[in-house]
Amino acid sequence: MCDTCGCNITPGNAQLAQRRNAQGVSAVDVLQGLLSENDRIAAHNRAHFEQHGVLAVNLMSSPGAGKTALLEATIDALKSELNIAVIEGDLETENDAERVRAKGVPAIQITTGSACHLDAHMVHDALHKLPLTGIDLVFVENVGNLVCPASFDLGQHRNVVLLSVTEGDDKPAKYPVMFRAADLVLFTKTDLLVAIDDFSTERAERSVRALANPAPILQLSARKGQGLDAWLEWLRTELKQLRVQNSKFRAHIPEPAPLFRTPIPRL
Ligand SMILES: Nc1nc2c(ncn2[C@@H]2O[C@H](COP(=O)(O)OP(=O)(O)OP(=O)(O)O)[C@@H](O)[C@H]2O)c(=O)[nH]1
Ligand SMILES: [Mg+2]
Ligand SMILES: [Zn+2]
Ligand SMILES: [Zn+2]
Ligand SMILES: [Zn+2]
Repeated sequence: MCDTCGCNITPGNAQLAQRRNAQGVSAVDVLQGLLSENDRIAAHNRAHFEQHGVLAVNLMSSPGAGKTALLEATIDALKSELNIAVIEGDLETENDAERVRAKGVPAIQITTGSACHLDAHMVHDALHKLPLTGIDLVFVENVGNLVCPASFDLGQHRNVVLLSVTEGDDKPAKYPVMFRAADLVLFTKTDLLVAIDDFSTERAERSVRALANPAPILQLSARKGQGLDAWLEWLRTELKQLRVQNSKFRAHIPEPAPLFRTPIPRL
């Protein structure tokens, strides 16, 4: 739970959030200001990525669903074909960035402290530390959390949401905002399906479709390499489409103007 996405507003405290101070500002105004400032910075991030022809992919899931393991397997598979960089988000530790660097690709770790999600400002700081020239794909591994990360545009082109088979096939129904935001859903750790007899991929898929999300759903095991080909093909297709679109709409995409912060109402 955090102060910045509205996840701490409940029916019990909503009146407090709407109460205005002497300057006429309420907690809801502050939240809206933060989120619209976030969207402005996200658009700036997207312009950075597009200026360099980079596809940016935001990986979201609950803690431990296999985001970093998928990145490791993806880097192994694509290293000789595409240049990859990674922005890692965690509350604490550089562990995931170190795992990625061990695969020979640049990784910037954002340690969020108490924040349970990444926001566009953190990603902006990180992307300016990356050598974007010559990069094809930037993965952003979000903080493991099925709630708040879905509310923050980071400037990515695509959201990929992982659901591991150990979590239960009812999770899309329980976390609808996250699974509605997915452009691709991955059922991960499928090598464990033999032991987890109550995860039904059909039920999990129905649960995504019940949210009216038509996104493709792939099943894979980063550990065993099963199902990786379809994921790699999805990435190649998305990158190709981004580059075709860029060349169609803008012959030359300029570097975005420097970012200035706009004032946000205060309580
Ligand atoms: N059996 C199996 N285990 C996996 C697979 N992918 C990941 N794991 C294991 O699941 C655990 C968590 O994997 P990570 O890749 O660290 O998960 P994560 O989503 O990056 O975790 P956080 O960054 O902490 O949210 C590790 O013990 C992995 O070895 C898989 O395909 N099969
Ligand atoms: Mg990780
Ligand atoms: Zn939140
Ligand atoms: Zn949060
Ligand atoms: Zn910038």
